Parts: sequence; structure tokens; C-alpha cells
Amino acid sequence: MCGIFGYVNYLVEKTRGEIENTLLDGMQRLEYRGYDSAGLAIDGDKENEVLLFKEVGKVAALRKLIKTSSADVNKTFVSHVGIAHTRWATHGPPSPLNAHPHSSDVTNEFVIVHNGIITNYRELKALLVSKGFVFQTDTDTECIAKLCKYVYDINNHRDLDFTELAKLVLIELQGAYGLLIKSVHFPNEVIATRKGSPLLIGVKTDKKLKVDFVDVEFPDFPEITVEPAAAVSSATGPSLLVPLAGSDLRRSQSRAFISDDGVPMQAEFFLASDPSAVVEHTKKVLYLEDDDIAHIYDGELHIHRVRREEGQSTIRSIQTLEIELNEIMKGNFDHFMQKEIFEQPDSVINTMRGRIDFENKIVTLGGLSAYLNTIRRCRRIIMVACGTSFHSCMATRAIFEELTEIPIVVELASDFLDRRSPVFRDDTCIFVSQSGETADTMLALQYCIERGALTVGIVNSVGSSISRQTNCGVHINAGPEIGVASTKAYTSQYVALVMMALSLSDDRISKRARRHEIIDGLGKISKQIEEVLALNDQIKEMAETSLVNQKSLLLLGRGYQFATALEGALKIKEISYMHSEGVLAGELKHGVLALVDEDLPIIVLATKDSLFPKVMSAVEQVIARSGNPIIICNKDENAFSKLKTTYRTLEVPATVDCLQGLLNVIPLQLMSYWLAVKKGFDVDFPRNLAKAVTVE
Ligand code: G6Q
Ligand code: GLU
Repeated sequence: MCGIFGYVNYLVEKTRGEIENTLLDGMQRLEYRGYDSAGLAIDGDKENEVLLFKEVGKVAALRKLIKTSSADVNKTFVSHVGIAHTRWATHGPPSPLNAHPHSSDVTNEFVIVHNGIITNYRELKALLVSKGFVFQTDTDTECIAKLCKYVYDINNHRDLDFTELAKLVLIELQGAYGLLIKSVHFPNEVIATRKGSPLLIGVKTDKKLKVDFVDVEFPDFPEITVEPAAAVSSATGPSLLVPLAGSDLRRSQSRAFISDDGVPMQAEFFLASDPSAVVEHTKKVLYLEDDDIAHIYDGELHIHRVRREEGQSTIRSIQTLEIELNEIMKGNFDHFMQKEIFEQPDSVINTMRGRIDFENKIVTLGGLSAYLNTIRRCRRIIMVACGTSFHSCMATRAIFEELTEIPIVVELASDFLDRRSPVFRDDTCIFVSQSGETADTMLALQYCIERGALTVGIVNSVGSSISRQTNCGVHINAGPEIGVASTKAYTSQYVALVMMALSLSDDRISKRARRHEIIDGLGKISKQIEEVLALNDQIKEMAETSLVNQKSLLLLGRGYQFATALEGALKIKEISYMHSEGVLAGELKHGVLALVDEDLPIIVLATKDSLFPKVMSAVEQVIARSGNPIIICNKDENAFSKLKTTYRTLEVPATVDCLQGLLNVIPLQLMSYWLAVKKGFDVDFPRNLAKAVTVE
């Protein structure tokens, strides 16, 4: 979900070449967020002509493509709107066609760039196809551009303002978006709006702004009313293709931009999904809030909302950014890994977005629906992956078995291939991979394809080899992961696999109560992850004081928490270079107990589930050997009330047993992070490791 950049110059003369460079440089500033393709839209030479340039790969490739264009780079524009985008594909593989901007029609009447996911795009697309629109791309985004034209056309005679049009379009959209809209019908104007995806506006004027805020403008009447004659029915609910009677949206002047002498103020606006693309131009920025509709025209910035809500601020302040570029890219974080750990409350929501109906307890995975019956009939499910992705399979195997009642085998890709394990036509093979390019997993996929098994991908990178070569699958939509140590991809893979198990079992009455319990648990998980992240200071202190000088560390877990122990140990090894081992608590007495003494730090995953008494006995065994455990347990767990005075605990909220690993892994991610920081290691790029392991 990547980058948006827009540039508006009003009465500030710029050549086309300058505008192109501003847009390309802005996109380059967003590169650190990760993306797979890039594109931009600017005005052409003829009236009402908009040029689109789109290319797969880096912004440098787009720059090269633009250089080959015959459009005159010296043509000047006194006022102009350009929009640009770096895409991280969620719907449709990276390709020039799927890259943004997307267009309403062949003449590019409306062009848009979008970050996020439109969850009701299928319904909108069906509606628009029935109205004669021809879709060119695989994206969810394209429907927004087409919807703009549709709304414009059917309301054309009513002389809609750009804001009114945007309101009518936005009310139809479900999902998340950061969005810029440019149109030949509203030359030199742009709409910028957001819902669940960041967007801000940098402001640069030749004169000082009158006030350092922009008023929020509300319609004069309380609610939008639907006029049946103009309304169309869409599967998304009542449609609203109506003019906003009585409102005169251009009546007011934006107070910040009023000039004393009556001479219009020169202005430039920089619209971006994060401030890193803006700071080099201006430090004055305004952050849009969800559902704000910013309309820039005639050198003024107006902010509209569809309705007035109680207690809501009626202004948006124009702030002065004090931070430097490098700080911005990582937000308030020092490393990408840290940022990604803290992104998890959002990334798990993105994985579930549009897929779980929490009210009616329904899980819909579009990429699997055609194959669900085949999978339900298969003789076994083989999950294949490497490293962290393997652990997400381990973490969800039990709930898969419980809900589907199909035998589940979890395989490390390299070992699976080494053994040339038998695979049959009636097997379903699930390949889990963040990058979608891991060589071992890819080879295992080839192996299973050759044997005729059904193949399913659980992948983060859309358009990657694994997502292309599997029969069907689920994109985890965690957004780009830059830190080599995988964190948010793990929790999103975990959620995606649980959703798959829920989906496969939705025909079983006997599993209904259990399914509902899990869906309710998923509904609360984001908030609970936030609660666990609040342990950060405590974990930092623990890592810096008592763990950093240790040579080795053991992690004990059983049942669902064995995978957490393995994943925690891997994180610690990867970035803090400390030996650590995840041990199945039930195996302790079969050998590992020999290691236990008063020095070796032992982390025990002892959250409450059916195996809790057994984990407690492992804790007792450790204590009896003078061991000194650190216990990850649920808040208010009485069983530990005595131990708490002697031993260290990290208390996490309780959730459904099969989801508890999503919470328990977070302290371990943070622990590995603080250990590595304390030791002065390169957290994001640990030695000897690569983000995508494309060699066997
Ligand atoms: C984890 C590492 C690594 C990774 C594997 C598999 O922190 O990044 O263990 O999970 O290399 O990679 P893919 O998930 O991209 O297949
Ligand atoms: N969902 C859109 C797409 O796949 C936008 C992705 C993004 O945020 O970059 O094209």
C-alpha cells in the first residue's frame, strides 16, 4: 500500500520537464516504503489531453520511459495538476497496465491514484460493466476512475462541482483509500481524500498565510438525500447519484489563502502519503483526517465533509514540520523492523479487510472460493515454507486440523525436496511465503505441480512467482516488509491461514460455535496487539540489563505456543546473533533439562489454554533445577501470583487459544530487537542474510 504524490502549481510557471521531475523526485522519496511499479499523469499539449506514463520496477525506469516521450518538456504551464503513484500490488500483478494512475476511459476524462484496497470493487465493477464500461486492468482501483465518469455523466446536466462529484463517488466506496482525482472537466483542480490510508498536503505560497488553519466546510443541510430518479441500484446498498441541492460549495473563500491586495496568491501544493516527499519543498503541512475531502482550485485549499458530526474539529491546522527526512521515512522509529513490529495492529486489519464480516461471522476469501470444495475433499493438506513462514504454518496447523478434520503435514521446503516426499493428485499443497520468491519454496511448488496436486499460495508480494504459479491463494496484504527479520508478515500469514481454516469449515454445523469464537477473537486482536506493544519499555529494560550478556537463551512452549517458541528463537538468532533455541516443553525432560542452571535465561510461554497445567509443570521442573524463568503469561493469572514475586513475567491479554500466538510472539520480536540494538548490530540488514532468498 504504497506511495502517492501530487503536485499542483497555481500561477507559478513551470515547464513540463520541471513538473515531471518534481513528481518523479517525490516518488523517489517514497521508494523506501517498497513498491513494484510506478506511474504518473500530467497534462498533454492539446486541450483536455492527459498523458499517462506507467512502468514496472523502479522510479528510475519510469524516468527513462518518460524521456522517450515526444511531449515537449519545455512547454510551460502557469497552473497545472500532476499526480503520481508507487504501487504495491494488492489486486493484479505488477504490470504497466495495472500500475496507477487509472483512467475512466480512453480519453482519460478522470485519472486517479489510489493507495489501499476497495473491498466492494467486484460489485462496483459489475454495476459499471452493466452500464457499458470496459475494464482494462485487474485492479480494484480502476472501478473508482470509472465510477467518477459514470457519476459525472449521469449528473452532467446538473453542473456538479468537483467536490460534489467526489462525495457521490466516495459514498459508494468500501475499504481503505488514500486517493487523488484529476479530471479534464475540472482543469487545474484536484481532489485528495483518505480513509484508513495516510494523506497530507504541503503548502507553499509566495505570501504568508493569513491563518495557520483551514476551515472544514460542511453541507448546509443535515444529510444527503437520495433522489430516486437519478439513483442507480448497486449491490453495495442504496446509491446516491444525486446533486447536493442547496449547497454552494464555492461560495466561501479559504481564509488562509485570502490576499490583502486582491491579487490572487501564487501557490504550490504537494500531496503525499507521507511527509518524506514534501519536506524538501515546504515544511508547512496539513494532515487530512479520514473522510476529509480536500479540493484544491484557484490556489486555495478547501476541506469538505459529507456530514457534521458531534464533537468534531471544524478546522485542520497547518503545521510546521520540524523533523528531518531520514527521521520521517522511519516515522518515529529508528529501524524498519521496529516500525514493522509497531505496524502490526494495522497490518493484521489489512489482512482481514473486506474478508471477514464480523457481524454475521462470515469469512470470504475471493482467491479461494472457486477451490474450496476441491480442498474440502482432498486427502491431506501439505503446508510448505521456510524460516518464519514455516513457523506460521506450525502455529496454525492445530486449528486447521481441528476445523477441517483433514490431516495436515507441515514441511520445511528444503527437507521436503530432499526426501522427495510422495505427493498425490488428491493432495492440497499450501505454499507460504512473504516474498513469493524463495527458491526452496518455489522448487517445492514445481515438484507438487508436476505431481498434479492442487497448489495454494499464501503470499505477501502480489505478482511474485509463487502467487503466479499456484492455482489459487490469499494475499496477506501486510504491506511491504523491509526489515530482513520478518515480523508483520508472520502475524499476517498467521491470520490468513486461520481465515483459510475458517473458510474451509464454514459448511460444518458442528464447528459453528468454535468458528464464531475465533472470528470474535480476530475482531479484537488488533487492539490486543496494541496492548502487548505497551510492554516495549519493560522488554527493552529486560533485554538491556539481564539478557544482553548471556551466551544463550531457551524458549519453551507447547501446543500452539511451540511455534511461538521457534519463531522467537529465530528472531533472536537472526538479528542479535545470540544462540537461542525454541524447545517443545514436553521434550524438556528428554534431554534439554541438562542445560538448565541458575544462569541460562529460559523464556516460558505459559498463557492459558488446555495445556496450561503441563506448561506449569515445565516451569516447576525449571525452578527445581535453580533455573530462572521469564514467564509470558496472561494478565491476572492467579497460578503465577506467588511466582511473580520471585520471577519475571511479561503479561499479555488473553484471546482464543489458537490466536494467542499472535500476541505472544510480539514480546519476543521486541526482545530480539532490543538485544540487537544494545549490541550495536545492523537490525534491518543482519549479517549473512537476505530479504528474499532466491538461491537453493
Ligand atoms: C525471517 C526471515 C526468513 C524468511 C524465510 C522465508 O525473519 O526473513 O526466515 O521467513 O527466508 O522467506 P519467504 O517468507 O519470503 O518465503
Ligand atoms: N489496491 C490497489 C492496487 O492493487 C492499490 C495498491 C497500493 O496501495 O499501492 O493496485
